[in-house]
Amino acid sequence: MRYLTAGESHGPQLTAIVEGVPSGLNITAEMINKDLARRQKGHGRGRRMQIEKDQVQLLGGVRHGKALGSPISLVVENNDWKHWTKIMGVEPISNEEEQEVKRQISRPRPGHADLVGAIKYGHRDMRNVLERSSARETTVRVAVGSLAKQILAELGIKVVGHVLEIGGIRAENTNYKDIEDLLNVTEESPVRCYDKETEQKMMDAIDQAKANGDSIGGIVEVVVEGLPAGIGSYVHYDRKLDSKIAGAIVSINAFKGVEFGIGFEAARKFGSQVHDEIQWSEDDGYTRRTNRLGGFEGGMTTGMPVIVRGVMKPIPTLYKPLQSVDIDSKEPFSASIERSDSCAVPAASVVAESVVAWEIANAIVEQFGLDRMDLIKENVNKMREYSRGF
Ligand code: EPS
Repeated sequence: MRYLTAGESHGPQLTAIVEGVPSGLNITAEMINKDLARRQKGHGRGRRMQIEKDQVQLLGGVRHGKALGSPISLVVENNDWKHWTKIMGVEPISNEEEQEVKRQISRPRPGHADLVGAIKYGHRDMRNVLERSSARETTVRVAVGSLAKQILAELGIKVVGHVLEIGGIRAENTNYKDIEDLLNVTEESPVRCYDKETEQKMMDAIDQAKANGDSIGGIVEVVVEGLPAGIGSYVHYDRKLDSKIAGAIVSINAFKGVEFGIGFEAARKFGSQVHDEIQWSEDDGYTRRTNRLGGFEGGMTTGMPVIVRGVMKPIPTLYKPLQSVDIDSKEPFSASIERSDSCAVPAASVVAESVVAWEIANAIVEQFGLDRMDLIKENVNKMREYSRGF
């Protein structure tokens, strides 16, 4: 499967074309809208989220609630577009109109794509960069991820993203009973955190950052359960599924790092404290006594839950001024910005869930690539049976 997205943050709409979705997959706008709403929530979001109420339109590739196997077209309109029709208009404009509406942005924010993007594409107005580098684009990635989650759900595989840490405050209790429990509890949390005790401290930290004109980041975790062993491959570098997931996480706006299982902690331990001992039983086949490697060996799923974490830096749009340079006058200035999220880590945990779901669903469709959900299901079940008795 593959997909492309298009659209600017304050343009008319965001669009995705998804190719290769197996026929027979159950798809409804309602199911996608639920995920879009999950991404819009979270303590620390700014005023833009009060303007938007993201709803998908399915404009191709779906008939009577089922995927046809043809490309699927997904559209989410920007409500804010109506305030930006002149500034973000598509048609050419006259010189007089240009003076009226253009309001060139010549002051790059440190940490955003503004300056480097402008140099790369030759834009003197950095709005041409920031409109596309905006995290608004993650809206349609969540819509696409919703399709991927549906493929996985039909194969008995569940994916949940949640928040582990915000502004240095880490969830102490992450002992969820099962993935359903994790989903149910975090779904009710304003910061998508499993630990009720920590939740309030995280919200206080967000409020404090906001009061200081600052922003804060954090760590999100994605858990995937129900996977068969052997998805991905060890035979070639570009078929390792963990590397694809790592790339997908870092592709999310503001993400700077990834770890699986105990992650960077492995550097401080002996091999005997890191590797997961193998066991076998009639009912469960091969399992691991622990899951320190986070569900991957040799770029392939082990059948244990996939545990992947990503770190999000604080959003670079700050009320608190940072030093930068105006590209027209070359004079130093202190940036000052009107509107931003002070923390988007809870929303980013939904985006992380979506991109991980996409990579895993894509690997499964590639591996059992039969174009049809019913045959893929049959083959995944065969693979499960086979590895149990191996
Ligand atoms: C963003 C800036 C803000 C965020 C936006 C990402 O938008 P605006 O410039 O309109 O105030 O709200 O996020 C979204 C719109 C979204 O849907 O997540 C940025 O600069 O990246």
